[in-house]
Amino acid sequence: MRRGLGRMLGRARLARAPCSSSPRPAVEPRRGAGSLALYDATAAPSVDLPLMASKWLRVQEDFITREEEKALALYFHERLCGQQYSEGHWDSVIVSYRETLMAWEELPAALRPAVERLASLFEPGAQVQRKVHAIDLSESHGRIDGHVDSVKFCGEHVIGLCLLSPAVMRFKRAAPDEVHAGTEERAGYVKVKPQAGDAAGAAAASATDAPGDMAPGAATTEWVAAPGTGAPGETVDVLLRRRSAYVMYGVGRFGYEHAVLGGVQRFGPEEVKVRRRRRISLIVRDEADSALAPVV
Ligand SMILES: O=C(O)CCC(=O)C(=O)O
Repeated sequence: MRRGLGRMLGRARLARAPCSSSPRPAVEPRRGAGSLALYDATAAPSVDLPLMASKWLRVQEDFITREEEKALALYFHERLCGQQYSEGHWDSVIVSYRETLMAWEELPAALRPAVERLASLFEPGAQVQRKVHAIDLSESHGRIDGHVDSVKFCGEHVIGLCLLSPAVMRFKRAAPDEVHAGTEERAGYVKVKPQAGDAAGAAAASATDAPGDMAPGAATTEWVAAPGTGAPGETVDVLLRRRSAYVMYGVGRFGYEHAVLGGVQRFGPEEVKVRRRRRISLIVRDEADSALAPVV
């Protein structure tokens, strides 16, 4: 993410909080009529939703069993229950959360298979970081606002596993100047050299205050969305059910902001009610590409 999650930027506030004995699993929204499937993992790709029509965003439902969910939720509930929910810094993208980062090897042996199975979702050749980042969002007002993950902390993939509550994840196509510098092509933008008089030329001219009738060769280059990647500002909502795993890859990771919404949302054409309760997510990533990491 651009501004980063708390602990990943060393911002976690640790304070003692009382532990209750159970993580209080949420009630699942009823699986509704067919229209919900429009955004499901199993849905046929739609040309109107280019993000879903590719390997850039995949959702796999029932990735873990109920027993695995219960055991993972209980483990992270106990691990996190000594922390208070952090309200987040004023410029933070994450609100009312607690988090922990740990090596897979530190997990109790019985929990490791579920987390290690996430590794099967990486594209071949990925350098998987053998760490799991757990994020616990409070029911009352926990949420993650739109962001693109920092290129300092992860490579081509962001892979998540969803525990305890369904959530609506909102993807918004980032404009070329909003993506991390150096990732424009990975974000699905191609460079064009605008000709005087065409639409891209006019856009480039107004963006740079250059005269509209640019001389050949003097035109500035412009990033435009590659076919099938969606126009800047386009949003796509995805329903993440409990026990589902999702993969953001390539354009889905570099070229779209993602957010985890809080409260009650109306999802899909039938406006199915999705109440975001307390939610724990487990995130795994691959190694950051050092060539992309900004110099600080
Ligand atoms: O909790 C989630 O599933 C999303 C986490 C997230 O936004 C991130 O790791 O960048």
